[in-house]
Amino acid sequence: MSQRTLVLLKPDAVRRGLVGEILGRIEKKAGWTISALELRQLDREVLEQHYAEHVGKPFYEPLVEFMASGPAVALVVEGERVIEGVRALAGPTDPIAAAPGSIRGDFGTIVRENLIHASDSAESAEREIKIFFPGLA
Ligand code: RTP
Ligand code: MG
Repeated sequence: MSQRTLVLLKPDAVRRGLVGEILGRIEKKAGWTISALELRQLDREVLEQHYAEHVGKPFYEPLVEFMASGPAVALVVEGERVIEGVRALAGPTDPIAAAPGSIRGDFGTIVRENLIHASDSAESAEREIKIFFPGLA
């Protein structure tokens, strides 16, 4: 089933020069298409909407601060089972628990600075795409 998902390459990925590497892994998957892409500085307002489910958790404030610490890359990816698929490429939230071969497993060590966000369901994807690309149909 063709789906779409919202992906963020977090500020650590941009700072460390890993954008090309990570985009390449996504781009090479059969039948997936990048349909929107933008480098941008995320502000608090956008991050509060995006991370609404985490408000009040101990990691929320440091997470927002980190996500606003430099430019990020926001993109929409479309294709077959892309929601589950990008999360599989990313690996689990904690990079130390993520297998080598996954993005977080290959490049991450810190839970917060885990390089990539990807929508976790079709509902989240539609909600998040509206936040980052309100002009997209
Ligand atoms: P994401 O939403 O970024 O794709 O990551 P996720 O689903 O794997 O993780 P989630 O539980 O939604 O948490 C969102 C982001 O918050 C940071 N985090 N820090 N204990 C901690 O310090 C902690 N826990 C989560 C990570 O950046 C995580 O991706
Ligand atoms: Mg999440």
